[in-house]
Amino acid sequence: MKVALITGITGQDGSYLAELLLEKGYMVHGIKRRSSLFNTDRIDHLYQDPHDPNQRLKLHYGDLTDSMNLTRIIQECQPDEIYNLGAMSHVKVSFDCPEYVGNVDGLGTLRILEAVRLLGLTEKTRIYQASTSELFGGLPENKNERGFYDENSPLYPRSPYGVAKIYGFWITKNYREAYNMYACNGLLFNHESPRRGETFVTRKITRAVAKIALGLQDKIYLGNLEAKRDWGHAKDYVRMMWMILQADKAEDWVIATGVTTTVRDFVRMAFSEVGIELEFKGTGVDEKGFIKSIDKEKYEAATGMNIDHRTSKSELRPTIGKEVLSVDPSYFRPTEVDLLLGDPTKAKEKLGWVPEYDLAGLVKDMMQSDVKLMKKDKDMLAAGHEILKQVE
Ligand code: NDP
Ligand code: GDR
Repeated sequence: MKVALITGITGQDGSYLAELLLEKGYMVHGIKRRSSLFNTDRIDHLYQDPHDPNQRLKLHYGDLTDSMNLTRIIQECQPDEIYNLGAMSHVKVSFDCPEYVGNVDGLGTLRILEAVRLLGLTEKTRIYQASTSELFGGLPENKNERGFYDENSPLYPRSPYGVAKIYGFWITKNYREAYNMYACNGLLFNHESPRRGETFVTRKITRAVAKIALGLQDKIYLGNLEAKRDWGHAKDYVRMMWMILQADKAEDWVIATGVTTTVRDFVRMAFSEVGIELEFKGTGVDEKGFIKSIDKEKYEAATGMNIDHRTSKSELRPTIGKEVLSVDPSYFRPTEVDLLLGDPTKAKEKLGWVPEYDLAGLVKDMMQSDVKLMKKDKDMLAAGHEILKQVE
């Protein structure tokens, strides 16, 4: 049985990857952080009783800032594959805790590589490093002649997160060259899902749109609506992580959809899933979004609510002309990555990667999931329970 170790198993990607590897018959070890509350929501459905002799998922307490702990876990597991997905992964937050991000996202990668080397596992263990499109920094002059970022594009990170990840990128490359290790960087562009953290822009939007449609929230505040991202589905991207480690040769790979979309258009698409069309007025910090029209049939099918029979809370229901979006400059970043667009040709041609989701499919998946979740919140409220009011 192949053995894998996943750092960041409690995160979005870690949870999908654990599912995939279990399906493929792996023994999966994961590192989780000790926290004062349970932090395993995303993998609770995979939990296996530690007393079960056939247990194939085992969690270890650990942290990427702790070399001894990482070395001990790797020694215990003797993994064939390590997926280093653990990171403080929020770009905006990285401006608030730059030193911590350098330690976890940068040095954390070194700690994994060095543990494998010191334990004499360089022949046995293959390593996947979660690199990122943030390394390209969105500078127009660094795109290739076709207008995309690819494996040969120059790197120019624009945040403490990006700078920490560039260390992780280069140290992975360096260990591959210096010690002949099978260590690869996946330069993954943004990938989202119903399990995406609530403060990343896509999930923030789909949660808020679901709440607005159900009358649980009035409006959403966002930052830069002009930013463009190449958004794919996390399920497609974790499959790629596995494929990268099965390739004959250790290399670095760009994984992307090849399509870029503004945050504003993502908002439009999310509202449209519940039958609401928006119109935007103003520019920059004065920009606002208003409800232009409501497709009654679509709205009712998506939300299960009848638009004609309003309760006393009807003022919270979507109505034409209502302002549902404002720009809040506090979400702007000191330095922004304006546009990301990746060229996945190498991965498609050499590894045969075929993504299942396009952007429309991704938005649908996220919206359906969040409407379902928010309906539960609505029921809780109706039953007199408290719910979390607002998430940044
Ligand atoms: P998440 O933020 O959802 O998950 C991050 C994981 O890292 C969580 O399990 C978190 O634990 C864990 N973690 C955080 N700090 C530490 C630490 N000090 N020690 C050990 N573990 C830690 O990220 P994603 O799943 O979205 O991303 C996975 C990886 O891929 C990250 O490295 C990210 O930077 C990178 N990436 C992501 C992209 C995306 O669009 N999603 C694109 C390109 C790269 P806890 O649950 O306790 O917080
Ligand atoms: P990003 O993702 O920074 O690309 O990093 P995020 O969803 O946070 O931002 C995408 C773009 O949307 C703009 N934006 C907002 N962002 C947030 N979070 N909240 C807002 O209210 C908001 N309004 C506008 C941002 O300015 C930005 O331009 C993600 C992470 O998963 C990284 O770990 C990963 O490496 C990269 O994707 C690829």
